[in-house]
Formats: sequence, C-alpha cells, structure tokens
Amino acid sequence: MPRLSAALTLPDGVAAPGYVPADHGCGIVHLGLGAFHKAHQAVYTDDALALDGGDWRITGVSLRSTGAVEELAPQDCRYTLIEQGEGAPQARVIASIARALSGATDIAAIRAALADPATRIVSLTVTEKAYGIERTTGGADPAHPSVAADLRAPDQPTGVLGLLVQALGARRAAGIAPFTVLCCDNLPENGAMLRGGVIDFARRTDPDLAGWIREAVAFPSTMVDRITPAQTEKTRAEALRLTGAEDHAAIETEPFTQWVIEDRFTAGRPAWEKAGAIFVADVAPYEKMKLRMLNGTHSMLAYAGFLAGHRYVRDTMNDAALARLIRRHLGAAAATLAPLPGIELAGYAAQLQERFANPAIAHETYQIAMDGTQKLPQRLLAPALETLGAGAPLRPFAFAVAAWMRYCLGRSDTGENYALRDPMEAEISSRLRGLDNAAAIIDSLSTLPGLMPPALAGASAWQEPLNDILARMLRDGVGQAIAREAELAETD
Ligand code: CS2
Repeated sequence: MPRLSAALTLPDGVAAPGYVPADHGCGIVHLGLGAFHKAHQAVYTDDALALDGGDWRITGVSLRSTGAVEELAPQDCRYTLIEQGEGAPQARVIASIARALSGATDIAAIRAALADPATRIVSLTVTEKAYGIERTTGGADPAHPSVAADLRAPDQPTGVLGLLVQALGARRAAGIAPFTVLCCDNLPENGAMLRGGVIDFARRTDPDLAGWIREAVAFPSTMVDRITPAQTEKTRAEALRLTGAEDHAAIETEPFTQWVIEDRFTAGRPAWEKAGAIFVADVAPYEKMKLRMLNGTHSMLAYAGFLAGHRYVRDTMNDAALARLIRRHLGAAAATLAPLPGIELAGYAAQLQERFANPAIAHETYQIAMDGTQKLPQRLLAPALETLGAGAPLRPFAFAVAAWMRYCLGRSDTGENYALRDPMEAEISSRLRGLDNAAAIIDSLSTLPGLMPPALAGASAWQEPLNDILARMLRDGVGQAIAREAELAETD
C-alpha cells in the first residue's frame, strides 16, 4: 500500500489541496501539533491558502513527544481529514503544515523557527496545563516544572513561556518585528491570560524586555470549537479505505467548526475569514458561552458517564436519565450568560445535544475527564459562583462537581481502578487516601490550592447539594444517583 505523500494521486471523491503547497512559505509556528490543531486551525489555514494565498504555511511543533513528527514527516506532513456527519464520511487532504518538529529532538530548530523573521504568528494548542500560569495571580507559576526549568536556564528554554520570551527577546535584539501570539486553548480570555504569563516570565529574567512585550506584542483572544476525538486504528483504516493510501496522521472530526478571533495581528495574518472564521472586537462572551455550555456540559457528562460505564459521549446521550441532566446543565450554564447578539442560546443548546449525539464520532468520556483540575475552574466553578451570587439553584453545577469528586477516587462502582490523568493526581490521591465519606472528600478536595473559589466552597447553598449528591453516589452507585437526579430534574 502506498504511503500518503505530496506525490500521491488521490482518488475521486477525496479533495486535494486547492493550491500548490510548495509555492507558499511558512509564516506560522504552531505549538501543540495534536488532533485538534489538525482538525481546526490547520484546516482554516488550508482553506485560506487556497482562497487567498500568502506565505502562511505552518511549522508544527510537538513540544514533548516525537509521535506527531514520526507520523507526519514521512508523508510530507500531509494528512487526511475525515468529516463524520450524517451522510457518508467526507475526506480531504490537508497540506498547510509544511514541516513538523519535536521539542524532544529538534529544540534548536524550534528556537530558530520562532526567531525567524518569516514567522509572523505563533499559535498554540498545548492544553490548559502546559502554560504554567497561576490562575489566581495571572503570573508565571515558578512551581510549574517547565517554568522552573526555563527560569533556571532562560537561554535554553523548552517550555511555552520560556520559548516565547526567548524568541521575542532575540527578535527585539535583532531588530525583527515581533510575531502575534495566538492562544487557541479552552481558557477564559486566553490571549490576555497568556500575555500576563509571558510578561511576568520576562519580568523575572529581563525586565526591560517585559516592558517591550507589553508595548509591542499582540495577544488576540480566540474561541475555538470542533469536537475531535483522539485518532485510533479505526481512523487509519478509514483513511486507507477512502484514499487508498496508508496515512499514519489521519484524523476524524465532526462537520461543525467555529473560530472566533480578535482582529489584532501586528504582522499580518492569513485570510481566515474567507475560510469561515469570525473576527470580532471582543471574544470574551463567545468564549464564556462555549466554555460553560459545551465544555462545562462535556466535563459533567464525562465524569458521570465514565463512572456509569459509558465509554463514548454519544452513549451518554442514549441514556435517557443522563441526557435529561445534560439538558439541565446546558440550561443552567446558559442562565449565567449575558445575551449575545445574533446567538440564540436555546438553539445553541439544541445544536450541542445533536453534536454530542453524533453516532459517527467516537469521543471517549475518559479523554474529556483528563486534567479536571485545569478545566473545572472556567467550565463549572466560575458559573457556579455567579449562580450563587444570583441566588439561583446550584444543583446542576453541584452534580457535575460531585461527579468529578467521585471520579477522583480512582475506582469505579464495579471495582475497576483507573488513572486520574491530572497534573494534581499525586496530591489528590494522597489527600483522598482512606477517606470514604462525602463530607471528608468534599473538604479535602475543596482546599486543593487554587481550585475552588472560597466563597463558593464555604456557602451552604453549595455544600448541601454537593454533599447530598456525592453521598448518594457513594452509597447507591453512580448509575442510581444519575437516575435519582434525573427524577429531581424532571420536577424542576
Ligand atoms: C473537551 C474539548 O476534552 C475536552 O475537555 O471538552 O476538547 C472539546 O471537545 C472541544 O473544546 C470542542 O471544541
């Protein structure tokens, strides 16, 4: 079987790039070369290259692993994007990634790419935990492993903040204009957040540079959305069936895609609007809507669903009781949002339920359950705190957080042990060791550093439902607790 490559002729029905990739230079370095980037920003860029041209191909960087490079490099960084919607799967080959580098083996080339005058945008999807930014202060977290390492050796950085600061410093010293930094992770006000972390890191190593970054570097915020499961053997088999070629980098995703961006690019940008991206003055309300409705509900259904034995998100939608709670959560999250011009939140909620139910997307609840301590604050705890302030019922959020707490025990009702996969995993396990009653578990997890807003944790309107639900999960099992909760939701 041939391997996918630039030279391969694609069969009818598989869309080839609508431009000559070799005619376009690189203008973007992307940190975080995972499935999400390949299904989202790389696709918008592929479309923008076809519709508007420009030197905007991407140098893709995987900061830790070598897997993405091993998959992409032998196939000229091309890969098949498979859209799984209602009809037959649609395949196209993406060519916007020009080369792939790994922090494990190519760190010098990565630093050179970041300092290269041709690089005008550095975009990121490195996951919430990789930034090393303290949520409470908004500064760099010196206890974060890569921040600590890069503060010790700022000239040899390997982490996100260290690499950005070193590259900006090198550009400034050489009289090269800065790149625009485009954070595409699911974090609130992600551009402003990253800006704060970068400036604080620079302040600790080179205060003068910190001042220059403050003045000269743009960090537009973005809201990104496309449900993209991790690639599996089935994905590769599907790519082989559709293209007739072996593709180790193929990915599957849903037809829906959305990208809302603040239009502040100091060194130009691809014509992403021609590919469907929406440019707005303020992304924050869109981000809040997506984080609270899509991601908040995702986290709830991931913990409850995983513990109830549902492997995939689509299975949770086929569980009538859990589907009821999903609807309830979407409503509670929507109630925390200010009206958004042109968006009808009930319609958005209905569309989300359809997306979650997509039978062709195998999105694992266990994948979404990962890194809970990094996700809960913006997805569940911030809206819960606002709901408390508004005097509205907290039960939907308490249910979601109780499910996370139950998940933190690392053992299912059927006695199966699983890894939490969270940067605070060791701390959580040591705090929970030997605890088996709801009140003690809530106490110990509510005081994890930086997680729970004290005003929420201390409120009886929060503690009561949280205690009630977690106690029931422990006593009757998660399946029974879901059934009981759905009955309560019915009578709301
Ligand atoms: C999910 C997101 O894994 C998770 O935590 O909630 O990756 C979600 O699928 C995307 O944000 C959808 O755009």
